[in-house]
Amino acid sequence: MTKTKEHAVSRRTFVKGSALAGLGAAALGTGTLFACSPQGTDEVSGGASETVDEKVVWGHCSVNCEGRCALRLHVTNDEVAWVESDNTGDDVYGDHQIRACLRGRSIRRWINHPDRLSYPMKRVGKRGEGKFEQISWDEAYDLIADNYQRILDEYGPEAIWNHYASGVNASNIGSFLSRFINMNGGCLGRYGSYSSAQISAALPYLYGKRAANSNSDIVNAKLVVMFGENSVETKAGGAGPTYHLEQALEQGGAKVIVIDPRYSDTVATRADQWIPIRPGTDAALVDAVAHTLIEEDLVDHDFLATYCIGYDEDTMPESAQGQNKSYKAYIMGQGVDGVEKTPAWAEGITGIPADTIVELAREIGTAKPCAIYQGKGPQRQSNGEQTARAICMLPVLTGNVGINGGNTGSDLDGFYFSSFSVPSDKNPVQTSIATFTWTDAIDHGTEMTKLAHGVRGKDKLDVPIKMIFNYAGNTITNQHSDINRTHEILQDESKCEFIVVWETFMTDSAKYADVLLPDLMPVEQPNFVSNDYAGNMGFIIMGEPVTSPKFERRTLYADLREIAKRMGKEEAFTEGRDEEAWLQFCYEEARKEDADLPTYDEMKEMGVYRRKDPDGHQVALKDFRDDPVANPLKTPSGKIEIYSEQLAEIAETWELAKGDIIDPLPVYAPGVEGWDDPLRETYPLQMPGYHYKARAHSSYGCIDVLKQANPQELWMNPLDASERSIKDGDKVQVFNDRGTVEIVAKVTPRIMPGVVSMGQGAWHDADMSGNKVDKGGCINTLTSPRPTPLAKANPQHTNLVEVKKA
Ligand SMILES: Nc1nc2c(c(=O)[nH]1)N[C@H]1C(S)=C(S)[C@@H](COP(=O)(O)OP(=O)(O)OC[C@H]3O[C@@H](n4cnc5c(=O)[nH]c(N)nc54)[C@H](O)[C@@H]3O)O[C@H]1N2
Ligand SMILES: Nc1nc2c(c(=O)[nH]1)N[C@H]1C(S)=C(S)[C@@H](COP(=O)(O)OP(=O)(O)OC[C@H]3O[C@@H](n4cnc5c(=O)[nH]c(N)nc54)[C@H](O)[C@@H]3O)O[C@H]1N2
Ligand SMILES: [Mo]
Repeated sequence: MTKTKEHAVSRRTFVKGSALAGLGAAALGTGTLFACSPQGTDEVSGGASETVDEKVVWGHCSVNCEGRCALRLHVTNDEVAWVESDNTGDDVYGDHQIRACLRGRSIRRWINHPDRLSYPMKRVGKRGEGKFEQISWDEAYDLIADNYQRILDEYGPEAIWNHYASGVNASNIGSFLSRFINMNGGCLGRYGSYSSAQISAALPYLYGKRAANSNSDIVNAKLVVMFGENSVETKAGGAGPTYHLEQALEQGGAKVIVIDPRYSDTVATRADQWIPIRPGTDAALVDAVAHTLIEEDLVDHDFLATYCIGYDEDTMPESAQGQNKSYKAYIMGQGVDGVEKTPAWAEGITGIPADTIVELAREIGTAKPCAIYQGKGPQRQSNGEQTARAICMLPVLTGNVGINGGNTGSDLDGFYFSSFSVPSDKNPVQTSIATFTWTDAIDHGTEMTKLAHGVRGKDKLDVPIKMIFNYAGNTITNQHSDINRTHEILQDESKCEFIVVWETFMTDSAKYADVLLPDLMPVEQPNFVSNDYAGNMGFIIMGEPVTSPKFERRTLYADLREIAKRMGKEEAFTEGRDEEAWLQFCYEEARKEDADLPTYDEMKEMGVYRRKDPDGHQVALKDFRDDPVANPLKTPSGKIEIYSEQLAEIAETWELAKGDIIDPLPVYAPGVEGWDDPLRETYPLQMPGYHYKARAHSSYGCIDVLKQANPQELWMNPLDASERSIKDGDKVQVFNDRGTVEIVAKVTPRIMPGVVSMGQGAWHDADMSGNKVDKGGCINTLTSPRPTPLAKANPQHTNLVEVKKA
């Protein structure tokens, strides 16, 4: 892999040979001096010809965009000189290159960024102030070991929190942290994610699990209907769903309809029709489509009778018979609410003309097969679980479940063939809380109960969270709802007593660390994508450290080893292995299960290994569809439960806050802070966010070229703008009771009236001891911290705001 190339003398070589060399490698190592070199040459004029070593090293972009793309990093004299992406494979569909998008391709700017953290530090100002002092590694490790042991002794392991963090999601380096924590008695568990907790919580009641056809199977569809699915922007990497969608549409020719409040990039590039919808009202649209399907006899009666319970009175479970509680009764106006879910009814809620709804229903009812997908946008709403289940009703009603070219209505999935990870052992602590509720567990943990707050494993929490380990995540503030609220909670150091953060930048979350450790990026250590998917092709990427460690940056593993040593557990933690040995060990374990995998050495040489789905395409619930008796679902009845007795019981027994709705049927639930909330008199505009191509969440958020190409803006319809005398490009303030964001307005018909939106993940930038006005455009200054009813998860797309000229 190492090749030698003739070069003009590089500036690096020049500097090395000059008096400056005395500064040592660490001081020179940032590479920012050389950051603009396209080919790694950075010639000094008149330079003599000299031989330099250029290596090409495999690596990958590890952030959580669901892309996981391969990179080939060209390294000269221990500096990344330039970066290209995958150039292997036949580049035919199914064996195609895992090419990176502009984010991955700008990784050199990220690695070499002048603001990168380089030294261990301890906080000297208040939390959130960003004042830190450099300390020695020994002092950092001592501080962590002492505080960790003290908190364990005083409060027990349930007071420890391993924070949700997805910054190195593609590599499972973070498993070392779980291993370390589990070895020390474990921590308060967490369930659900920020990504798709509502879908994950809701779909098992309907289908026994969450499952979808691989999106490559769209090649077999006649019609594709996508609710808030924006994969063109959110899964842009070369092997990702965008590419599969593109190929499937090109080869299959299906019509595509996208339902989204925004004219997203997916609408712009892939859709035949855009149906703008009021945020949080998808279930009402589904209801009215169902009404037309029933009225015009476009439902699949055989499918409903054979595979489902709860559609009509004939298949109602005993406990609910004879009470007009069936789905059909609900839709046709004989249900408990007595409202007929006509297209005219839905027009008033969704903002979609009744005629368009009828047309949509006819198309869905007659296209065979029809693939219906949801993105994760609609479920990230205050009524998200009901919406997630409701969308699935359209494939259920039309019998499009379990067949090629159809889908369950769930979000995009793909083919996985193998998985390997560092053994982290089991968390000995049985108690867990929903991921999103961690601030409550700090603030008033002992008030949190099973029935009111979703505590699992115990009726109530015995101790609040007292210590946070946060490895590669920005969900302490930037990515979690209501930053100003979290700030207040974390200010009180008697509540959460100690916070350790591993970062590469001084992010907003990092400012809350008590000890802040400068990490090496995955490409700077033995790295791998252990298993990833895209449509019907899975892949593994195996990489090597691109350069030696710069400044005082170290790996997570090296840090944990030192902390374990101080706690008398080094040997138990390492089992005598270093990072590379662990990687090899894990890979060999996976090979025992899958003999077709290349050897470890071959894998390192190849960099990328692909495998096509031997079944062609994954078809969710195919076994059940083929033989429902032999292959029942994991629901109590073994069938698709349109009416769920389990949810009926939860609705009866859980203590729900006012406005929270859990229903045995997938009914439309307005949600709190939705379009019809009385709060709209004060804050009239709905503000969902979206995942933006400029960044993966907040990752890459500091890269100048990406920021210039994709500015942070507030999308606003011309009607709303003119009412407020706002012009395109004006600086505006977006505000509600939770905070104020200053941002530039983009006045555009790409967003429907009554709705404004900004990309999530911009870097929060406010004077937290002053007016707290966020000049960075971070949507979480404004988002709601109120958990959704069933999953107790993030409703981060449900927010009411007002906008005025700044
Ligand atoms: N570039 C980039 N890619 C990413 C990420 C990133 O940050 N940047 N993040 C990755 C991660 S971790 C995840 S979980 C996924 C997230 O993927 P998604 O959750 O699917 O992405 P979102 O952009 O939040 O939502 C998708 C679309 O839903 C729309 N939407 C919002 N509310 C509603 C609604 O009520 N109804 C309907 N019909 N549409 C609605 C939004 O306008 C948006 O266009 O993306 C992944 N990919
Ligand atoms: N309002 C709103 N909020 C949201 C969402 C939304 O749609 N709307 N989406 C939610 C979703 S789906 C998700 S998944 C979360 C994601 O939230 P996070 O998991 O916090 O994702 P990032 O913002 O990418 O933060 C990753 C952090 O890891 C750091 N990092 C990157 N590489 C390394 C490394 O090698 N080592 C270390 N130590 N650190 C590294 C980055 O600097 C960054 O600060 O956000 C959620 N927040
Ligand atoms: Mo996510």
